Amino acid sequence: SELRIGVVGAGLMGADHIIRIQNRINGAIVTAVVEPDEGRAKSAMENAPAAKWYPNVEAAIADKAMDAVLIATPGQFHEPVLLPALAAGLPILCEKPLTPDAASSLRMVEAEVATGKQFIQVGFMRRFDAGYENLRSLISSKDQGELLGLHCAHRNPSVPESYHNDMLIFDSVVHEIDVVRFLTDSPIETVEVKHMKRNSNNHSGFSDPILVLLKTKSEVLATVEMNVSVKFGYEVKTEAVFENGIAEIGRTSGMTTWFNGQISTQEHMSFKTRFAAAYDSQIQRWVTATKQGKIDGPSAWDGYLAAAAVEAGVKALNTGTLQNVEYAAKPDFYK
Ligand code: ISE
Repeated sequence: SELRIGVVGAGLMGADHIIRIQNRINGAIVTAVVEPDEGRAKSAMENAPAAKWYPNVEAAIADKAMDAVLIATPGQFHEPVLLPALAAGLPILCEKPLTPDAASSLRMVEAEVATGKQFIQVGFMRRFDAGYENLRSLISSKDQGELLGLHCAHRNPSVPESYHNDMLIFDSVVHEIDVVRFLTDSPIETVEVKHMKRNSNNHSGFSDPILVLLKTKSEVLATVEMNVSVKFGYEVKTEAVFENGIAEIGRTSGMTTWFNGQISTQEHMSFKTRFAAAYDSQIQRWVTATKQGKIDGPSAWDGYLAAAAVEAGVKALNTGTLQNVEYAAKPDFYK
């Protein structure tokens, strides 16, 4: 039978997930769209004829409208949806970040542990990207010797007016914070943030680009150029420096043309296309695992570990000083 999914948030990401579930995911159907803005909900529902609109998640839960929840609102709005969904015993795929800071993420971990079952998977979809999977295999194979460092470039053409300074870390760099631990299998120990010369393209709410330095317990240093105003397109590249060689993933695979004295290769403009296959793989594996009563990807504990490093990163951004990452003890519940 089809897994009945309620999508919470019908913005850019939620609308994209509705199309994905309806058109490309086997074994699932959207039966609820939870969104306070009825107009935005109804336009996203054009792709989901079986879906009913609800202004809040409590109404959808009371209506028993779904078997699982996909939370696609911005991170600062996740907690008030996670708690009622957990209380209702619903499996949850929560878009990153789990929540924007350590304390609130730890509250979600404690709420899940109290239920006695793992319900939460966090939407760190880069773990499902073929490039990162291949790079992780190369690192663990040690074919080029030990990994010494990573150079990450995370470039957005622009961000909405609602995007503010701390989101550079808790909404964007959070991807590198999780994927560096995924690649190295080592927690992030320190975070430092430097400002590059300010890009005059950006709106007044923040200053970018920034250079973030993440150091793992295993002494790997990752630099992250976080850039959200660079106009040309959307680019996420990672260069790995080993003892005996270099590897790079993420350079665009778009078509290259030679024409009229020019050579050009098409670039992505959005994470929706750059990581389309990773999103599809993540959601398909989540649906399949959910139907077996399991999760198949990063847990709430992974979400907390990222949030603890994010919190240090936000402090580093706002103070200009190197921050140590403090972690709570891992509950036995998360083997
Ligand atoms: C956005 O929320 C995402 O998750 C994208 O993957 C990231 O590139 C972007 O910077 C974030 O704002």
